[in-house]
Order: sequence, then structure tokens, then C-alpha cells
Amino acid sequence: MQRLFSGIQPTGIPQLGNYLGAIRNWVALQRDHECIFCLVDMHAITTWQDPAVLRQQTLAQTAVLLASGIDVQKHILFNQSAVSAHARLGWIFNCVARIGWLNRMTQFKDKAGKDREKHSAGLYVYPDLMAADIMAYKATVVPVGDDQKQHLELTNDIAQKFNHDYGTEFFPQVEALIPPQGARVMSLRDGTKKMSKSDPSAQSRIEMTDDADTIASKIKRAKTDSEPLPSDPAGLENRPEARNLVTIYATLSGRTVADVLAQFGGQGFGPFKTALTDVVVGAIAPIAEETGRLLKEPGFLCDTLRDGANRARTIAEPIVSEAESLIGFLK
Ligand code: AQP
Repeated sequence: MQRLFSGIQPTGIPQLGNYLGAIRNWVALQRDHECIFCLVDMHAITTWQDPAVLRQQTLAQTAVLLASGIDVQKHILFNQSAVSAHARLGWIFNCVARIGWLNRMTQFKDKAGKDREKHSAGLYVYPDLMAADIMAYKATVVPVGDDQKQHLELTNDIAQKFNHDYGTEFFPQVEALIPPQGARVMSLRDGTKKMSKSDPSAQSRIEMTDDADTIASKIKRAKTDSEPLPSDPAGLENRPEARNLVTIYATLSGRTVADVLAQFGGQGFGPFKTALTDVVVGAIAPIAEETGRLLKEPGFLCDTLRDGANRARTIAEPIVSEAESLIGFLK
């Protein structure tokens, strides 16, 4: 059975993009993989996080993941900072990765914008820590949304350079599992921008704890254009908002975009938005309800993470310790 690693930053309540791009696939992949799921709190602090809010969001994300169907009896769920092997291997990878490689990372450019020099050094070396997260477990499968593809290519470059530099075949290559549909859910306010849990506008995203009324209101106010929906997918070109909403509908209802347009093509957005609301509420309401119940048990959530960290440590410690020996650290 292949070992799978994937993470999510506790930078807010998971949004529909996190769910369709990652969490929903994590749940399905549990059937035939050994899974390690991580709340990457060390990644989260690459941008400022209020300590109390970070703690609360870590618990809230744990609740959302459990409510979505992550099975902690069979698999591992923990928060990154609780397993020091990540930081140790992350530093080693900072010394393996080349500055030129990091300079090419588009996510850093997107997140840092024009004011690059004012951002944390952590944000810049984020992909090295991500490579360490995966390699600390020698995981070979990483399910992610489209935005993480470049970071996984870098992970393979780092693993290969480490192996080359130290004359070993120690670290494996990883495979990115990117869902064919839903890998890039866009903002409800701007169809050219990715939906993000830390976007300043809560109207831009559906959160996994939103109730039916909130979902209905966000979808009603979602940006669209004034044309009716096209009858085939080619008609969605240059219509990013329409394409986004149709893709969300198709992904959640397990249909193709062509099939959805065969039903709604030629109609205005009104009836489509009503149907979309039903589909989104159908998927999210049960998760939101179970999340609310779990949030009343913070002790249980903490115990779940602590147990997960203990189990994660037993895998990562020997791997990272051997990597340290390979590079000449005296043990
Ligand atoms: N809009 C999206 N569509 C599809 N997949 C997405 N993912 C994130 N946004 C979308 C996938 O969710 C997983 C966890 O993401 P993350 O929390 O590690 O960081 P992120 O990609 O930066 O997500 P956010 O929501 O945009 O967080 P913030 O606002 O903190 O930057 C990843 O697999 C990601 O691909």
C-alpha cells in the first residue's frame, strides 16, 4: 500500500476549494492508501497569525476534517509543529534547494505581490518545508489542488539532489494526485482569482461551516455576467465566473460540465443558482452540522491530534535521523 501525505494550513475555516481540491479526495483515498494528514501550522505562520486564533483554527480544522470523513482509527491526523522532524528536515532541505529554484515559485510571487522584501523568509522557503513534510515519511503520493503542482515538482528536485549529493537513493520521488475536476475553485467575487480561506472577503468563498442561508446568500451574490449560460463547454471560454459556478455544480454532483450545460444552457443564472445552492448545501450542511457538534468537544480534538502526532513521530523520527546521519551530523 502506498504512503500518502497531504496537508492544509490552519489559516481559516476550510473553504469549498480546499474541500474539492483536497479534503474530498483525501477521504476517498483512505480506502487504498496509508494516509498521513497534517495541519501545517508551521506553514501557517509564514504569514502573521494571531496566536489565539491559530489555536482555535487548528481545532476547527480538525473538526472539519473529522466531520468530512477522515478516519483517525486507520490513518494519522496531527499538527505539524508537534513533530520536530519536519523542522529538522526542512532546514536540511533549505541547504539542498537552490535560490534559483525558489525564485521560480509562482505561489511566492502571488502571495508576496510587489512588496516582496517585506515578507517573511519563511514564506520564501515554504516549498522546502513542504518537501520535508512529505519526505519525512518517504510518502510517494500527495493529493493536492492545482496550485501545489509546482511545489511538488520542486519536492522531487530536492529529493533527487539530496540523493545525488550524498550518493544514496534515500528519498523517493512523489506523484501529485490532482483531481480532474475541482482542482482550482475560483473566488465567488472574481473568477480569475483562486478561492482562498484567508481572502479578506468572506463573500468570496463558501466555508465548510456555512449554514444553508449563508450559502444561499453567497451564491445569490456571486459575480456573473449578463449572458445566459451557454449550451456547450466551449461557450464558457472568457467567462471565468460562469465557468467556475458550472464547474462547482458539475464536481459536486458527479456530472460533466457538458452534461450540466445540456440541462441549463440557454437559461439565465437565476434558476441555475438555485440548483447550485441545493447541491452545495447538500454537500456541506451535514459536514457543517457535525463540525459544530465536534467543536463542543475541544478535549477530544486535542487528544486526537496528540495521538496522531505520537504515531507520526514513530514514522518520521527514524527517517529524519537517518538523513541526518547521511549528511554527517554526529549522533
Ligand atoms: N481554490 C482552490 N481550489 C482547489 N484546491 C484548492 N486548495 C486550496 N485552494 C484551492 C487545495 O487545498 C489544499 C490545502 O491548501 P492550503 O491550506 O495548504 O493552502 P492554500 O493552497 O494556500 O489554500 P488557501 O485556502 O488559499 O489558504 P490561504 O488563504 O491560507 O493561502 C491544497 O492541496 C490546495 O491545493
